[in-house]
Amino acid sequence: MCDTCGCNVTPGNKHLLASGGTLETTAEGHEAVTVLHNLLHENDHMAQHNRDHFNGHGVVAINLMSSPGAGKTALLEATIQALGDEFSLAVIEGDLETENDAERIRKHGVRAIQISTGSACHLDAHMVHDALHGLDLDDYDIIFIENVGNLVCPASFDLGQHVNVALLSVPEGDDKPAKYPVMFRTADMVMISKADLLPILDDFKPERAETYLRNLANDAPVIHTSAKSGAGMEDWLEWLRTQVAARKQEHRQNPDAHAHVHHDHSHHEQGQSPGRPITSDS
Ligand SMILES: Nc1nc2c(ncn2[C@@H]2O[C@H](COP(=O)(O)OP(=O)(O)OP(=O)(O)O)[C@@H](O)[C@H]2O)c(=O)[nH]1
Ligand SMILES: [Mg+2]
Repeated sequence: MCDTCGCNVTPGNKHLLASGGTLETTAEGHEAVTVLHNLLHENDHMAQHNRDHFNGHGVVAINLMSSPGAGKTALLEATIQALGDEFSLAVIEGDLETENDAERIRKHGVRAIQISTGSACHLDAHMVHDALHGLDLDDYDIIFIENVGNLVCPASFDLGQHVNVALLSVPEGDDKPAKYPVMFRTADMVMISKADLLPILDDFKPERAETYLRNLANDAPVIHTSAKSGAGMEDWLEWLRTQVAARKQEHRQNPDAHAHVHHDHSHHEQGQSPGRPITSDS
């Protein structure tokens, strides 16, 4: 996680600086955040709150992370098409600017909430919490969270998700798990995306990428997919089915799990929370 660029301070959490954090200006004139433990502690607290809500509705929350352009939105589009009516899903989209990805999802008839992070290079739990105001979790089986394209910072912020999926696209090179260990260590599933390009970019060796991953002591499954050709999509869907079934079973066994959540508000489709103009939905 970067601790000098100020990326820890997001539109969702900057109010916390007023209660303990400070910003200082360096000799170069950059603002450096000097007290961040408060923010991270608050982030973890809010992430657990989000997770309690997901659990309370038996919904699985999946955090998609990758470098910019690795194919997260294309994967979601292909997933929506392949799943058909099997599951009901919604997408929370994180981007610095634009509603482009949310609009791509909405074209498929799926609800998408865009979070514009401004200068922040990652989503945090406060932003996701705000986005949850736009979703009635009773309506969904899966909530996908497409994180900001970035192989560094998103890995350090718990959002309340159940699982992390890290995409590694073939054009990026097979050494990324070695170079970005925090991201790949935190992955519950690694997807080698744009697999249709393997015959062309043949210096990408999937087995080498997997060796780097195993060197991080991560035994997560690795699947190869192409959103373009559809190759490998069935492996991905099968993994999704397993995640949904596990969450539903947990919910059946523990239906009152969310009774412990203290509500100062409800999470259903009520539009924006006041003073937080960071989300929008269809
Ligand atoms: N060949 C090939 N191209 C793909 C595939 N998936 C996505 N792309 C292309 O890769 C580019 C980026 O795809 P996106 O889905 O926008 O990637 P992203 O990870 O959502 O990008 P950001 O949200 O900007 O980080 C687009 O031009 C896609 O058409 C694939 O499976 N094969
Ligand atoms: Mg995208």
